[in-house]
Amino acid sequence: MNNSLEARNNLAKKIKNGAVLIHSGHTQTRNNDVLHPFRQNSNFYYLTGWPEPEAHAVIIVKDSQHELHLFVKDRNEERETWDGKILGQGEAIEKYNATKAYSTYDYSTELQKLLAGITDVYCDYNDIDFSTDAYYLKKAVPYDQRGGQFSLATIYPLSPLISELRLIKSKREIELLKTACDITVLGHIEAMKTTTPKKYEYQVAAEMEKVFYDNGAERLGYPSIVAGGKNSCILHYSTNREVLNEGELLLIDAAAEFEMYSSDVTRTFPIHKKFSSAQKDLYNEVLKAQNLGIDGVVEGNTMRNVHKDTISSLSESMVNLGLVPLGVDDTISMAHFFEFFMHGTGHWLGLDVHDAGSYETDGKPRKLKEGMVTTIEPGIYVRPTKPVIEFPLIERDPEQIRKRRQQLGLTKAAAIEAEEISNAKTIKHEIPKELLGIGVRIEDDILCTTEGPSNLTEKAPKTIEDIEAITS
Ligand SMILES: [Mn+2]
Repeated sequence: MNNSLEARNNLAKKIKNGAVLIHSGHTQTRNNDVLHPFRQNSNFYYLTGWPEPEAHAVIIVKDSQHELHLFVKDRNEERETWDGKILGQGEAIEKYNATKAYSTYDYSTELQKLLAGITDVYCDYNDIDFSTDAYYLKKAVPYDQRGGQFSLATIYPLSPLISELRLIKSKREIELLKTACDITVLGHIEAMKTTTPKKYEYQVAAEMEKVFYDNGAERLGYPSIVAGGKNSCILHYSTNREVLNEGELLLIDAAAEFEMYSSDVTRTFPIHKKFSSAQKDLYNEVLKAQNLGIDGVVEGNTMRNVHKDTISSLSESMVNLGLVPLGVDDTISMAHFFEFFMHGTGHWLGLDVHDAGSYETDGKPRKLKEGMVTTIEPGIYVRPTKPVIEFPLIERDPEQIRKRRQQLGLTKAAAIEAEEISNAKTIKHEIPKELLGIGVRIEDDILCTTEGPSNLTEKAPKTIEDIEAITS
């Protein structure tokens, strides 16, 4: 069964009765008459499989059975001469299992007919086309108003439903993710093989991305981060314009997208031959935390726990490396680790590199289950611009910070946090010189199974020994 049909079956089981309105992405202008390459909206793709822009879908669900009404661009020989093939209503029915297909221009008129008598309507409030829907739904009230103009419909948010579905990957989705991961691994190995001093970051990106495309990737999962030396300390570095220097490390966070599913891999390796002893020390600490994190991807555990364990492990490492002034407990409770590890340990992975799905359910951390896929990506970044750091001596309980942010909103809470920190006493600490400018992140994609964690990207070398076997 194809993915979208299975997804609609699952959605219909949840909704039982009602209508789902969902819209495709739109083409975006890059400059003048040049468009950005189009990529379908992930939720729309998930439920319909339809690859083209300017489309709408109405999924009618009755007693958990569903009908797909697809509104798509009309075929047009003149247009197709310029822009390529348009699939049209014929293919919508034949290849995409639409019950009925219409011209995209008929959406608003047909929508009213399709919704007649339906009381539960599911919409994505964030979608730009929701305003069109809202125009027709504004007379939807969940009680008997006056006369025939008003429907008895109630409007529900669609995204939580789809997010829950997308969180658990089907067999077919896992196959696609595995292919994306395999291709990504090949690209990373190519980068390790071809990186030499004096090359530019973009040249390494080109060698790697060629392997992605050669192996069937349609596009990148996200812009490649190819960060030499100190650039590795910039988390979303992606200009990739600088030259690689002998003796420094290269951090590459890059992945292929295959049939809309993205991998997400980071490797850090020496630009020439071998790690220095300082680089090796720092690298092995991150690797230790990463292996620990991977081991934590088991049913019943939570990503909150995995993150906590990662922080403990990295904090101990920071103490041992001389990066922080106090012991492990204080490094954690005063969040001194945050100076060097300032992001999460992982995120869901699927159609989107930061995939759909909440990390909490009913206010509690979500338990990992078979079929969930997450990244595990600890790092330590020692910024070259901060050879001496003044660490504030103040307890920072993440639970309290989280609660306060929820109560006061981020802006207000952040201002109070900044105030508290600036009022606190500080301790001055000198960072070991040999570590300045080193940034290491190691990232793999982990499928949670009943038998434990399954590392989909384990073939990308990551022990010092395995990496140096390629780079030397
Ligand atoms: Mn990631």
